[in-house]
Amino acid sequence: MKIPYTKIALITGATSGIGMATAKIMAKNGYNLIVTGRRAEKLAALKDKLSHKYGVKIQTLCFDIRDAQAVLKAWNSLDNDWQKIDVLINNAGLAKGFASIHEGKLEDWETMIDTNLKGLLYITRLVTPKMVEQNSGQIINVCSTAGHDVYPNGNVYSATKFAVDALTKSLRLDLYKHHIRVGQVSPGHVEETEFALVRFDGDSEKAKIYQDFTPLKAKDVANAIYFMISQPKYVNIQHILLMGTQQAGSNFIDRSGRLEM
Ligand code: NDP
Ligand code: 8X3
Repeated sequence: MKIPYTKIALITGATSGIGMATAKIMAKNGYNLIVTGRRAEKLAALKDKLSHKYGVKIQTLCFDIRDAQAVLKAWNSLDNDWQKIDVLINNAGLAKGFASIHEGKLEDWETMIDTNLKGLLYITRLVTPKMVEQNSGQIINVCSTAGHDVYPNGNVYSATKFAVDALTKSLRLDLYKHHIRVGQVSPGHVEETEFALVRFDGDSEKAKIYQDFTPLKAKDVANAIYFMISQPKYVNIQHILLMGTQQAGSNFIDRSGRLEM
């Protein structure tokens, strides 16, 4: 599909939560989008909604980011014009399990490492050569407070997010000479996402972790991401660390009740 020139953003993990909220704000601001995830029906609904509401062009790519061949196949399915990405938002990610290191499941650890770390690398490796060729572009990684501080039972999830932090810093060093902007957002707890439900394997009782305090909402993180993107080209915001007012770190949450809005 030939597209009239306007900026293109590729957002991984746009079927829910932070990725979906970011897709909405980007479309509202005129970006054509490539949205990815494993749930085709959610991608199709998002495409339908945003293209009608904002008149932007949207491509959906349905693949499992843990599968390097599937990522490559999806990338190769894009026309050359669509591969000229202006903004890559590495958002797809998850926590699986909440167990002490001596009780953790290998399968959960592998899922987190393969998604949060290797998946991010697979897509970044495909997108960055064209950015280097164009001598422009921007990459935003979705890290976490867990990428800067650890908490009991957070072990492997934290390790993957510490790795994301290291990669953000490394990408910056590798790419600044090519005028590619690199940064990350590190949110604390965020509701209106599927994060807790996924972490606790769909157990909706265990996933009720936001009842006694008010965390961030997905759109708060999307706003921070858009703030980074909407700066003049000579400005690189490398990191935004954000939490709800009642959270002061991974291990410090005022659970005395939700704040009235
Ligand atoms: P959600 O579960 O709502 O969204 C996660 C997204 O990642 C979904 O779109 C999901 O799509 C996608 N995804 C997960 N696994 C895969 C996979 N194997 N292949 C392709 N896509 C995948 O959670 P959030 O919005 O909260 O999470 C987004 C990011 O924010 C993650 O990196 C998370 O670690 C981070 N984060 C979340 C916080 C929170 O408290 N919610 C706080 C700090 C950081 P699908 O299922 O369709 O494949
Ligand atoms: C998600 C926030 O504290 O559950 O990255 O790890 S936390």
